[in-house]
Amino acid sequence: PEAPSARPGPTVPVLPPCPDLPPGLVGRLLIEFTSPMPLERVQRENPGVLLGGRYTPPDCTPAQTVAVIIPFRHREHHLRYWLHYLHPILRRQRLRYGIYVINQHGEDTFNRAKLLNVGFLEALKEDASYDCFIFSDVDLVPMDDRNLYRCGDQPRHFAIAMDKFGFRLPYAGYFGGVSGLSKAQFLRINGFPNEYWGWGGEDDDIFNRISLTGMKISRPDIRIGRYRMIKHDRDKHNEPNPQRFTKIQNTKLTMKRDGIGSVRYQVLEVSRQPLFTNITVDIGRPP
Ligand code: UDH
Ligand code: NGS
Repeated sequence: PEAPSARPGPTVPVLPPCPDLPPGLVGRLLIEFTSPMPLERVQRENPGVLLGGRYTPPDCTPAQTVAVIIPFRHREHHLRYWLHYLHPILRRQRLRYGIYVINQHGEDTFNRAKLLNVGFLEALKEDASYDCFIFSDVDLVPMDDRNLYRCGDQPRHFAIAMDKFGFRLPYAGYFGGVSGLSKAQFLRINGFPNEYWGWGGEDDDIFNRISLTGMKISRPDIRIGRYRMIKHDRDKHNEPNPQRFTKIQNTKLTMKRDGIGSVRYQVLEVSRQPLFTNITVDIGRPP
């Protein structure tokens, strides 16, 4: 047998760290949802995105690895716009990222926060290096690429100026739409509640968890945190949850037992699509 060669292997280029302020951002963006958006077009326009919706900047090493988690059921039309707008934005932001669509199986009552918990765990199973988690509704597109999808020393609220609220926060404690927590911040609040079935209140519960653990919400400038929401009617099987008002009064008690430490579900399928990873999951139904 040949003696091991002393020759070094091919040298792996060491890329410099990505700059704090990514060069090449464009600022305010024109966002509209009128022209049809075939998935083939979105794929064609995003050749740098790898299978499963993964991306790594070619020219620098990012400080974080970001998992974008989308709660989902029957919104394929919204997802195509979301992918069309977000992939180029996240690329310009020089993020290393992966897109995870967490698809609730069946027609039982929708549960947004439980799907987000599933996304956290399943993304980490795929890649243990994720250290920042951005939770985004499928119908929200940022209007400014200076709204950087990354984590900081406090939990971040991104969707602070939505068109449907007149580009303002609807109330001071609003934490809905798009938010981001580092892995450590997420674990510190025991993740998100699993017991909000149907519409409303789960985002307020998350806000309570953050406040109760002594953290503060960080937000972008109001001129930068602008969003367009794709207009839609109320979904089937996501009726307003009549228990939500009492539940948000009890976060302090419930957050210890209900959260990432107690989430039960069954993954039915993981499918790596060209622009996202689709995870279909059985999360059960309300008791
Ligand atoms: N979602 C789905 N499928 C559903 C329900 C919710 O994918 O069937 C996801 C999706 O990512 C959505 C998010 O959960 O963006 C939040 O749900 P939502 O969009 O229903 O919440 P929102 O507050 O709308 O935007 C509530 C109904 C408003 C009806 C207004 C009629 N003019
Ligand atoms: C609050 C809900 C939140 C919701 C927010 C905005 O009242 O979950 O309105 O709703 N909290 C409760 O119901 C306790 S929106 O105008 O987007 O439909 O996110």
